[in-house]
Formats: sequence, C-alpha cells, structure tokens
Amino acid sequence: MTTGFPIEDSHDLTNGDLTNGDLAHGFVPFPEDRAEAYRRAGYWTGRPLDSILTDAASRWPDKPAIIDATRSYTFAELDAAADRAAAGLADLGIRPGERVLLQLPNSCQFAVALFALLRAGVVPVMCLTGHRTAELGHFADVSGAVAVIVPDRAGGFDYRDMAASLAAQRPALRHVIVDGEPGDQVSWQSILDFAGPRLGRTPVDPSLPALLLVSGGTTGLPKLIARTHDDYVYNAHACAQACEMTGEDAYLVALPAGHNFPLACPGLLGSMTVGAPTVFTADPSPENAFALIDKHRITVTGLVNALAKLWAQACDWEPVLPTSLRFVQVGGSRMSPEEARFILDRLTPGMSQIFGMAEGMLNFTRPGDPEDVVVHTQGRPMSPHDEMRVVDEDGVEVAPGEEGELLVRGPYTLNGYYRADDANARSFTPDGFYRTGDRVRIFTDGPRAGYVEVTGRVKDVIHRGGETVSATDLEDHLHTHPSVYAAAAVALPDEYLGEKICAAVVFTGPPLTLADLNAFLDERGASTHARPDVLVPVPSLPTTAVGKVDKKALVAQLTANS
Ligand code: OOB
Repeated sequence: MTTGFPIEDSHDLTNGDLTNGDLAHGFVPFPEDRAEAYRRAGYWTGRPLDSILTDAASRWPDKPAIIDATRSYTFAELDAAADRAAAGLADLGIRPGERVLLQLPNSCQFAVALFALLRAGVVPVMCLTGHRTAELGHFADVSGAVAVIVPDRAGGFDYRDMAASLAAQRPALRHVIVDGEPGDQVSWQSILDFAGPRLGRTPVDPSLPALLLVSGGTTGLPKLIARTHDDYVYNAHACAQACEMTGEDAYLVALPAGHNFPLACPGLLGSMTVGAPTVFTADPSPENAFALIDKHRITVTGLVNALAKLWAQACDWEPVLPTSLRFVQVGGSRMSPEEARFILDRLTPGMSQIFGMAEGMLNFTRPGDPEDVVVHTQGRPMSPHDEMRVVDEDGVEVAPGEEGELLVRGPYTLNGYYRADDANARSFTPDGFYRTGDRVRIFTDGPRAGYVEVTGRVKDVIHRGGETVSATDLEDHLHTHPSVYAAAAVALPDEYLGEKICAAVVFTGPPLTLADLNAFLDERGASTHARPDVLVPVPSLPTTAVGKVDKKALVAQLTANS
C-alpha cells in the first residue's frame, strides 16, 4: 500500500534493473515454454509475493491478520509495520536481492519480518528455530546472506550467541538483528520503529526467487530451495482454494512457521489470500493448543503425524476439546491407515492427509472426500498442471497402479536446488522432473483413482543378508500392535548380514520382548526376513526441526550406545 510518505528510491536500482545483483546466480529458472503455459493458464500472475499483504490490507484493512500470545495486528497494521521495517532494513544498508536468514519463533514478529524483507526486495532464507550453527552456517555460506534475524532467547536457547559467532566467522554476514533484548547487536524493535521515509515500491522480477526454503531431508545438510514470486503466490492461492478456505476460517500455526507447510500450504500466506486470521503458537502441546483453538475458533491447522496422534490421544483427557476444527491437515511422513483412522475418529472427522515437500508438489485429500480416500491415501495433486511420473530403478515408467519412485514437475515445483550443481545433476531428469526419492503408487480405479499412496522412501531400505527390506513395511506392521506408540526401523552394521534390522520402539506401557514382537509379526504374516534382529525400547524417537522422525540421529544414538 502507499503510505503517504514521499517515494524515495534509496535502492540505487539502475533504471528498471531487475537482476537484483547476484540473486540469479545459481538459480535454475523455469524453462520459458512451461512458464508461458502457466501464465496462459492464469496460474502465474506476475505479482510479487508481497502483493498477498498489499491486497489483503486494501480489501480487509480492519480484519485481524495475525495473532500471538501478546498482541495482534490487523491487515492494515501489518502492512504499515512491514512498510516501516522495510525502510529500517534499507537504512541499515540491506539491498534488494540480498539474502537474510530469518529465524524467528512462531509469533507476530515472524510475519512482520517476513513481509518487511519481501517489501524491501530482500530474499528471506526461511530457517527453523531448531536449526543450529551447522545448518545456519551452511545456509549463510550458500546463500551469501548479509544478515540474520533471531530472537534473544527462545525454548531455553540463546540465539544471540549463536548468531554472533556465525557472523564473527563470516565477513559477508554484516548484521545480527535481535527481536528482544539485543545486547550489543541491532535491535529489531529499532527497525520496527524506523521513523525515516518509506521506500518506494521495490521492483521485483516475479520469475526470480522470492524466498529460499530449506529442504526437509534427514541425510546431509539441508539444501536451499528458491521459490519464485510467481510460483509461491500461486501455491498460496491455489492451496487456500483447494482447502475451501474463506474469510470465516482461522488458521493455527503449530509447526515451525518457516516450514513450507504452515507457511503456504495453505498456512499463513494462504489464509491471507482469503482474509482469514492466522494465530501463532510456539507451544503445540494439546493443553495450550486446544485452549487457543477454542479461544480463537480455529478451523484449519497443519500437523506432523506425531503431533496429530498426541492431539488425538489428548482428546481423552483434555477438558477443552478442539471442536471448532473443520480441516486438519496431517503429513510430513508416512502414516499407516490405522494411525489415520485413530486421528480421524478421535481428533476430528475433518482430518486430511497431505503429502508435500518444500520443493513444491503438494498432494492432499480435499474437504468432503470419502473416508476411505482420507484414510488410505495421501491425497491428489493440487494443480491440474502437476505432472507425475512413477518409475522403476532404471528410470522407466512402471505400469499404471504399480509402485515406483515419484518424479514431479509443475507450476510450483523447483527446477533445481539453489547453487547446488552436483545435487541437481542427481536430483533432476534431463526434461526437468524432480526425483522425489519417495516410493508411491497412484491408484487407477474406484473412488481412490488419481490419488497417491506413499509407500516409503526409495533409500529407506535395509540390506539384510542379500534381502532388501522396506523399513516402512516393518514400521506399518509394528504400528498395528496396541502396545506400540511409535516405531522406527533402521539398519545397523552387522558382521555377517551386512546390515541387521533394528526396531526402536516407544511402548505405551511395559516393553514387549523381541520374541513377543516377532510372534505378533508371525501372526500378521510379515515375511520372515523382515523381522527385527534387535529391539531397543526408547522413551522417544529423535526428531528433525519440524518434528519428523530423524533416522540419522537415531542410528547415531543407537551406535553410540552399543
Ligand atoms: C513436508 O515437506 P518437507 O520438505 O519437510 O519434506 C518432504 C518429504 C517428502 O519428500 C516425503 O518424503 C515426506 O517428506 N512426506 C511424506 C508425507 N508428507 C511428506 N511421506 C509420506 N507421507 C506423507 N503424507 O513434509 C511438507 C510440505 C508441505 C506440506 C506438507 C508436508
């Protein structure tokens, strides 16, 4: 929105220069023929990501936009705050096209900082609060970030020390900006309070990156995923439409806000496209979340499986139940039909499965889909222009309905990781399909036709004495046992077998013995070579920054203990 302040071009952009410095370096754009097709289809509008806020502020200025435990902003207030802070960032010397690490906890300031950066033409790198020096340093190095925005303390951790040590080792990282008590760093509040002239509209090329997401894999360091203005605006709008969101809805961000799922699927950005408020909480415990859901009449939220299961269980004992929920998306990792049924029966009949990735492609079950589809599938593609191929180990397409690796391409799926040529050579086909590494089947008949089932990860297999065992199959079997709360199957090195199968299990009560468990697998008719060789009862499974089971960390724990 215009602010009434004199327009000042403090950005030194030479006449319509939309190249934004070195931002385009190492970015793999959409090929022109497909870009043209997406524009023709009306998916890509050429509008900057920031337009989601300017539009909302002009359509619903006085409606609540964002809410946290301490305050709230209407769309007009959020717009004005983003304007001020954008000018404050520019005043610090942060230029359009430069990258800034954004690592704020779930709070209104997360949204204010995000839009301030976008409005200044700066490209946020969406870090999660669980990331530490190794990841942040990697993001800073790859993106060439010039600043990092952190809280003072959150969840018992002091982010200032970490950010200061990152900056000390990296001359390019010029500013540490702190929300809260800044110590000797720059205070976010001073940027929010900036009283100087507002910026003019920063011109952006909608086909360039608007923000960088981080990949969710548990092997190696996360990669950076450049999402363009065109593709991410479409992502947010299309997802809100497919979830049938309206201004009557209210969304709860219970997962880390910088993750694609609560950010834009539909999340904060999708909710803004329909004028629905977003409530942030940094405490997703059922006790806290249910109270918030009740207070703000939350209708939509997104959860990882473990959290959804916990909420479903908590319905047995929590005094306040989350009855206003109408659409609860659950995804992030494989969920067995038994688990899906449990959540649907206990938490809400409005449960929906979502199979998504920061790389783009989203599949989900829709409001009103039959129960069979919601329990047994991970949904169908969001866009009519999503292209899916299912291939065998040789890259040859399998027969319809058969299982194989999913390759995807479409109007909001990346064409290459940011500044990662080697990874790109492995992760993309010559015609631009992203190799997801996920094993899927696409149903061909009945009500499930066109819906996807994720059967595991291509690489999540255990090579036991010449047999290849699917970890997911074994986990599915284990999850059907009433004493098993959560289970993960991993490979441990073995002198004779090469790899042996280890089941790490969280039991609901007293642990079973390996013999009991194998007797149960016998009864279920699981194949004999796919039985755990070792059973390790654990109090909990280690998780990634967004709350998925972290098998790499689990193996490290198990091998350290043995
Ligand atoms: C979401 O995104 P990421 O980037 O953290 O992780 C993506 C990967 C997928 O490639 C797949 O391996 C796994 O997570 N995954 C699932 C799944 N949903 C994601 N595996 C089995 N079943 C599912 N339902 O996790 C994400 C992004 C946007 C929306 C929802 C989830």
